[in-house]
Amino acid sequence: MKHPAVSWLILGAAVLLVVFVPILHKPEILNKERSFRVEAGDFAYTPAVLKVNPGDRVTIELISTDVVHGLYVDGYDLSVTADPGQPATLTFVADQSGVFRLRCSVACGALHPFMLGKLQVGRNMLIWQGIGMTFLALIGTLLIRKPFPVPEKQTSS
Ligand SMILES: [Cu+2]
Repeated sequence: MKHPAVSWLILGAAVLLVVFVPILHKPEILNKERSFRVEAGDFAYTPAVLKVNPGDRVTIELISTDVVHGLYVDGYDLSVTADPGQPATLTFVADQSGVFRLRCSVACGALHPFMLGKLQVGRNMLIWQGIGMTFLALIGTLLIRKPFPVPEKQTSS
């Protein structure tokens, strides 16, 4: 590098990239249809974790493999109940970002309170932004602590 300002410029550009790229990639634009086949049985959901993007139209087909089970989505306040052999569907637009617990809404047996799942709406961009910013802060600190060597001789004209 010829001049410290150049490295600061690069650092600044990198900061902008870390901050804005996830915004540009905001998944709302995609608005996909997402379908999940969730099997409920033996006090568990399979799959137990559903990942969607904000704005997705989500359809959950709940299939009970033993007794009557329900599926309640925390935060969205939605639920569906499935009798064994009679799949039930729940469709909604994932308009709230975050992680929401799925819980069984039907007292199905001894381990009923432990029948849980998770709905994750949104990519975990915050984690990546956090990592990116930490990394950049580290580089910034190094730049401050070890300034680029100043030319010994000033060019005189
Ligand atoms: Cu249950």
